[in-house]
Amino acid sequence: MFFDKETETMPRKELENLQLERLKHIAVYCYEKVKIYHDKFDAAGFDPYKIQVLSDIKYIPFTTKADFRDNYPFGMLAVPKRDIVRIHASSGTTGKPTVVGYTKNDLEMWSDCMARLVTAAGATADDTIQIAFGYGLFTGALGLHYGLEKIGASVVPTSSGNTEKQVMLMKDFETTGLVSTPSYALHISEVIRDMGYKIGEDIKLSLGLFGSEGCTVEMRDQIESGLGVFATDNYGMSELIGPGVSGECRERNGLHFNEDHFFPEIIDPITEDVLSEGESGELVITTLTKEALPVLRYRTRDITKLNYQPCACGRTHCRMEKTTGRSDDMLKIRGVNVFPSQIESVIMTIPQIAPYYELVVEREGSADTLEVRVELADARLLESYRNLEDLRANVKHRLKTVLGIETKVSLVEPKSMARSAGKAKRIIDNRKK
Ligand code: DLL
Repeated sequence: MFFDKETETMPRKELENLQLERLKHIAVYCYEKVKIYHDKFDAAGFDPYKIQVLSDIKYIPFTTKADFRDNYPFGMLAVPKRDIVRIHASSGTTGKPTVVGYTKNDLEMWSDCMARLVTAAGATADDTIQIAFGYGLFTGALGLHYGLEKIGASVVPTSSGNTEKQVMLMKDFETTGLVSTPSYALHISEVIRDMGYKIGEDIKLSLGLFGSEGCTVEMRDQIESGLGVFATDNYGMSELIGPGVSGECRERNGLHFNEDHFFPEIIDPITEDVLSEGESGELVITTLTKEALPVLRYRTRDITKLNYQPCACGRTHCRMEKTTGRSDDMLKIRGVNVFPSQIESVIMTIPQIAPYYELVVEREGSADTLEVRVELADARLLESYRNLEDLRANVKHRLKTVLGIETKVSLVEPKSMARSAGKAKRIIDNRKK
């Protein structure tokens, strides 16, 4: 199923011509309308009127989160404030949030992009879809909301939290689709079980539209069996628009970019060179059509690779692999790079362990240590010290095989770890203290 078949299946040559025309326009638009781009281009000696081919994008200077912070709140806008019809902001753990604005046309483009992705995931006008992302400055809830309304689905804006009520409404409204972070989806499935409801009988979910944080295939399997859904992954970020940048179709073999609006590149995060198709590196994205807040070559810090091969679904727009994680989240432990997603893949396949975990990094003397805290799935495991020790040794061994380093494994009681209604915070890095 397609929302905009002509665009989504456009032959690649045609798509690339469209991207080039849009790139030429947006580079000049940024130069003429936004002071920081004007200054950056001049400093780098880049002439936006001279773009000839798509690969000329490599001459455009990068944009980073720091540019948003330095120009807080409205210094990145390319239009007068009176043309802005919506403002969102990312929470930002330290200092000022990142502020983003949208014109009427931007909102229209955003809901079109979302409508494409939710349709690709299998949502239709027959669905009743509960949005359990937090409504507010966060882009997730309203992004999905408008896209789902656009395709005619019945949207239930429950927002995040208040999980028992969430589940009650899910049953009473016969909700068929859930929008949330993967970690909240797991928690909802736990509460459904605790409330004594049966999947398929009391709860009639069939589709999960998840995103906003990483989720390994192993964790997705747990969510799917816990909720009885077909789960798809959706990617995006506030600085670029919010959700709607890329998402999985029913093939689930990568997340299709809305490539006519967002131009992706993969770079080596150290040398900043553009890498070829299939090479893993940092995702850099240029918005090709945004009016209020065009963003050129945004350094996302997310690590992934791109695939331009045709997809069985018929879409021609390229796909990004599920991200391995953010370069900022990569832990360097005694010289070895460790991504939390590697640990998640191991934990999710051990049946005695519940799908919740925390990673604690400490510095002891000059050496770093990594503690992996995992939760027992069943309180009966606490009855035998021997079994617990065997389990701990097993987890430790499997982590060592995958990571190549020793970890300390701590088993904690069932349901003792914090549950998340939004993005889970799993890393506690005490080295920074
Ligand atoms: O999380 C936008 C969004 C909302 C995307 C709802 C999908 C669904 P931010 O809060 O600005 O925006 O966070 C952006 O979250 O750079 C990634 O590191 C991470 N992220 C977002 N989606 C995914 C995903 C929204 N599907 C940051 N897989 C990004 C892995 C994701 N990481």
